[in-house]
Amino acid sequence: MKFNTKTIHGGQKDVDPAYGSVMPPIYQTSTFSQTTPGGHKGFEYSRSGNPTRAALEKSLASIENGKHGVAFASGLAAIDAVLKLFKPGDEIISTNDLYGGSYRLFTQIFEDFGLKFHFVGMQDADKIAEHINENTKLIWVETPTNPMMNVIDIEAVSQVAKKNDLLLAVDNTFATPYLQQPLDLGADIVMHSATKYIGGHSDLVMGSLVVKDDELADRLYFIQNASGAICGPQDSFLALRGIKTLHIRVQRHCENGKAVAHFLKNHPKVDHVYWPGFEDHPNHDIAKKQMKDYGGMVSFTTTEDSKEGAVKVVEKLKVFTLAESLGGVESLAGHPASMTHASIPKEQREKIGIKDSLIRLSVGIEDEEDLLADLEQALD
Ligand code: P1T
Repeated sequence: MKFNTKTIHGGQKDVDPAYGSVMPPIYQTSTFSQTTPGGHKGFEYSRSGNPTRAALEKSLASIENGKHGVAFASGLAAIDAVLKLFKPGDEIISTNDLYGGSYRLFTQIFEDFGLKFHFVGMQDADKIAEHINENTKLIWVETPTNPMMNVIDIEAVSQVAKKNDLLLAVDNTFATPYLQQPLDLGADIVMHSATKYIGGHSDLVMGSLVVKDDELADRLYFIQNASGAICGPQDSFLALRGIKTLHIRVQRHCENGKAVAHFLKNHPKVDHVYWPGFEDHPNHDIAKKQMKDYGGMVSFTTTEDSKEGAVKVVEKLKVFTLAESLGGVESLAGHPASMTHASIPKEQREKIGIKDSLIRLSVGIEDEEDLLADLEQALD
């Protein structure tokens, strides 16, 4: 099956053996009856497993070219489950520019439990090796990065991981499996904030992991059940519905993202535009190699170069909504320094380029003309 067909049919055969409904039923139940202890029809308690969630997990595995999908209550719950694979003293090498909540989870929760994190600019994969020692267990990659839109060569990092017997996990939230399939490029785990493009309609919070390896999957299912941060059947259904249009939504996100990026680049009040589709983006060649297109996320700074200036712009926008999150059909604008990345200390933020004047756009699938006109009036 090719990708577009998989978004609709992948893992969805016989989702309703009772009546043949085309969409899986929403099994809104906490538990399942047993004829004798252990005598059930495949499901016993909805934390351990639920048929609607199972249908979603099969779909997720299919669209990421993996074997096993594991769905969680949020993207951060999915990352939390990955980190629970490790023990105190283990070390993790992470992308230095990443979602502020991931950074907060690493440094303010898991460091207290004895994990050690190294934050590294991975645009040059050779930089990773300097941080590897006998305690290193995982390389955590986010690409494109949130919010600076750096792109990391997954295949090159996977060679470093394989050479040193390390796991490689890739946060594929910004790219989506339509644009980039990390498992095919050598990653062991692909993670999503399914809240974003996977769900696609800003109506749920969810996370997912997909792996190929059976043993790794067993451990992640164990953690999912033992820690309990699962997603409910209603949300599983919504995510499944979202996935069915992922390919066409992302195509339009990419078209509008490209139009917005070029408009901003040519605007006299805009200083710098961060979008990997530009030929002069420092990682353009990697993006061209590993992504089908360049996505709908665009960050920029204005020539005024101040927090006040950036705040004024996001407040003036009318079609773009000022809000956290991304990847929904509607366009959103955010101010990373005071919103999504406020949990990263200012000094650390500035080291990776997140200035107080940076604005991040999640370009939706509205009419291009309306989006450009909105940006024009706000910048004016
Ligand atoms: O919000 P949640 O579903 O828990 O996902 C966390 C997460 C993980 N990884 C990436 C790359 C993300 O962007 C996010 C969430 N990001 C936002 C809410 C945001 O506005 O950037």
